[in-house]
Amino acid sequence: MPAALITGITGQDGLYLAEFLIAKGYEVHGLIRGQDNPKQHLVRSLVPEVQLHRGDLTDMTSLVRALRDSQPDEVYNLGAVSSVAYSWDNAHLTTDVTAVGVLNVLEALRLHLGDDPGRVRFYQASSSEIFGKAQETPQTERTLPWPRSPYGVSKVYAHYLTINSRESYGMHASSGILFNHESPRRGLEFVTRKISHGVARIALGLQDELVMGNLDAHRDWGFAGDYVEAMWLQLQRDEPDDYIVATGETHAVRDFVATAFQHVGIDDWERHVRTDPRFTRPAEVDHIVGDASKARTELGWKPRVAFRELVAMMVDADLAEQSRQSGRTSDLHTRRDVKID
Ligand code: NDP
Ligand code: GDR
Repeated sequence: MPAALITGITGQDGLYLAEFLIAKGYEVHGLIRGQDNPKQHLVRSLVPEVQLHRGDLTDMTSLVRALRDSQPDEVYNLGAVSSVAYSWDNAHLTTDVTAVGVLNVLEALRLHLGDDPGRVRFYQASSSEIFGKAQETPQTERTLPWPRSPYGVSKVYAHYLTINSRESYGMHASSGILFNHESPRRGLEFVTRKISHGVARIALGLQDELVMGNLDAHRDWGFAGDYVEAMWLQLQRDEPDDYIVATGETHAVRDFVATAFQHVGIDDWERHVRTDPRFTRPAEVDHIVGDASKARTELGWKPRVAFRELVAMMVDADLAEQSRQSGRTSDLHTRRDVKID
């Protein structure tokens, strides 16, 4: 039975990846931080098979210990301070976790591996935020980075450190350059979940308006469940390499808002939406879209959930949850085909 260690087990991707690997017959270990992390209960209820190990990406000794205790064949480094918006006000913390944390994992792993550096396969969750003000569209594995936030800068460091580990030490280290991927498990601090949650509450009469930042930014949004499969496929390759993971379609935040409202039967959505500079950023990533042809050809990966299905899945999950919590139901909710240009 192969064993995997996942950092970021309590996050959106960590949970989907743990479920995916357990279904494949893996023994799954997860790194959990803090003295009494409340999210351990979520992990234990959703994926009770996972063995948790205390540790923190900023504490290299804890990583050495987690590797020793879990003896993994594969390590998936998903842990990070992952909110771009938060990273401007918390640049040091972001750098410590999202950049130097990756150095800590790679160094701990290098010590663990001794003179057999390719024995354990390492995956780094790299990000389309490395492209930022991209100079070409769509972005490929060869597009040069131009990050626009402390988070993006940290991910550039981590990305090249991962490449450097295989080139310098012969480690089996790969990066997946992940474009935005979402799900009902997405944190409320991210735009898609903020929208699905807000729209569900408006449909149920629990809230009147949605206060947003920049509605014109474009993102290439996929479903997180599809993206964890690409992570695993990458580590099944004998040669480590980096892959773009994306849908190849881009939509404005405004399209996501309109589609979500239309899904609950509200066409005049502008009436419920206000923008506030509080939610705009010091520097924006205006438009990104990934070219995942290398992943399609070499890994046989393709996304399964399309944009409209993703929006519907998220809104429906929030409707169910809000309805359960409040006891209210929506008479507006009428499914229909929504056309987005
Ligand atoms: P989440 O924000 O949902 O999860 C982040 C995880 O990192 C949590 O489990 C969190 O633990 C953990 N973490 C935070 N700080 C530390 C620390 N100091 N030590 C150990 N663990 C820590 O992110 P996602 O699941 O969405 O993303 C997974 C990875 O993929 C991240 O690296 C992210 O940057 C990257 N990525 C994500 C994309 C997306 O669209 N989702 C796209 C591109 C890249 P805790 O619960 O204790 O806070
Ligand atoms: P992003 O995701 O920064 O792309 O990072 P986020 O959902 O936070 O923002 C996407 C776009 O929406 C615009 N926006 C708003 N964003 C938030 N959070 N809240 C708002 O109210 C709002 N209004 C408009 C933003 O300006 C932005 O343009 C995500 C994270 O998961 C990273 O970890 C990951 O690396 C990248 O995706 C790829």
